Amino acid sequence: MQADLFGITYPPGLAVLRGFALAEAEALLTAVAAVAAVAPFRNMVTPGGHAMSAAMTNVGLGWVTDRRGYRYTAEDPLSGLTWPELPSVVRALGEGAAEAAGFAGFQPDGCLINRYIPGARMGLHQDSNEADMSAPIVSVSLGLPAVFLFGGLNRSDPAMKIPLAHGDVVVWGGPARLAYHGVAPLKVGEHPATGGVRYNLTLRKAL
Ligand code: MD3
Ligand code: FE
Repeated sequence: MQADLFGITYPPGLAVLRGFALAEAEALLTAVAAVAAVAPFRNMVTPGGHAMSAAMTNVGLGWVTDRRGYRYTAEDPLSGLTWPELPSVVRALGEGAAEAAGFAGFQPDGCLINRYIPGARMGLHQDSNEADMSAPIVSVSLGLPAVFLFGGLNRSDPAMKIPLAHGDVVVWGGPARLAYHGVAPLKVGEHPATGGVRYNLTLRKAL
């Protein structure tokens, strides 16, 4: 384990690639806008009946939640249309980041796109709806900074706080793959690339 510039030591299975997506950020945001024109951001409802504070859309296989539960779908339930294709700029970035983190051969089949406005958050949860837990998840942060909460394999384990800024990419795999994680409420701010919001792209191998 190695401390980074913030003095943070990361647990095994977690690689923080600061600024890895900076050169592609504008292209990624253009791709997100094109996706949202076809499959708009929406606040999905949890099985418990609460609207999520982060708005979501997808490309490729899409993660959805409603009163019936969490699952991956080929179609956007709002339109009945297939989710838009995984944009090549998103796929290339995800594959490159996975390789840089030691997961060569990562083949994502979908990407969940989250949009946070000030106050939006994500409670501690595990990503466990994917079929193959040997594949990592690659996350790309764009726009306003956020505090990411990274816990352990039990919900009650203490969570470390990791600041994530525009262009940062995090790869989670191996022993970190089923760790509890979340996002602290987004603070008000203004970012030159996104205005008052944060986007997070999570590339996944769902099947
Ligand atoms: C750690 N999104 O969409 S990405 C999610 O910033 C999600 O929008 C957050 O958690 C966001 O499910 C955080 C970072 C992330 C993604 C997947 C993980 C961290 C993870 C899977 C296992 C462990
Ligand atoms: Fe998650």
